[in-house]
Amino acid sequence: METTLCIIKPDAVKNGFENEINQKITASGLEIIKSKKINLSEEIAKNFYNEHASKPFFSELVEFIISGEVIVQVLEGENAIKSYRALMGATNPEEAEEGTLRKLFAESLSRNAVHGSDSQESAAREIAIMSDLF
Ligand code: FUP
Repeated sequence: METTLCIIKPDAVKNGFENEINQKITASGLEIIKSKKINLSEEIAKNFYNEHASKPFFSELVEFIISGEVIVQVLEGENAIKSYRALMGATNPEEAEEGTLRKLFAESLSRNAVHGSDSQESAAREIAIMSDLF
């Protein structure tokens, strides 16, 4: 069994997609073992997105993720990291395959509905950063 960190981002929460997204997550065979609706602090957001600190879109990324409520979740299942990345689809919704969460629910590249850890190292780091929230 593997775990991964999922965030339903402010665009998707504002647009009321929480239940539809979670239905697709569970239908894909993943279990939602932790879930919390919360406003992230700027400090947590900057730490969480630290790997992008030097990118031109970093401040926009941080501002967006703290701009409204998010739902932080831990998902568990066989190959949870890869399996949830496949369900999310490409970072840019214009490039995401039909039926993926980003194709269905994202507004744009920067407002792309969901986050998912991209490796075992990222998953461990991200779950640790969020663990106090649950
Ligand atoms: P992903 O792992 O698919 O979430 O994508 P990345 O780690 O490459 O990017 C993290 C977040 O930065 C994305 F969810 C959206 C945002 N982003 C931008 O806003 N502009 C870009 O050019 C690239 C990414």
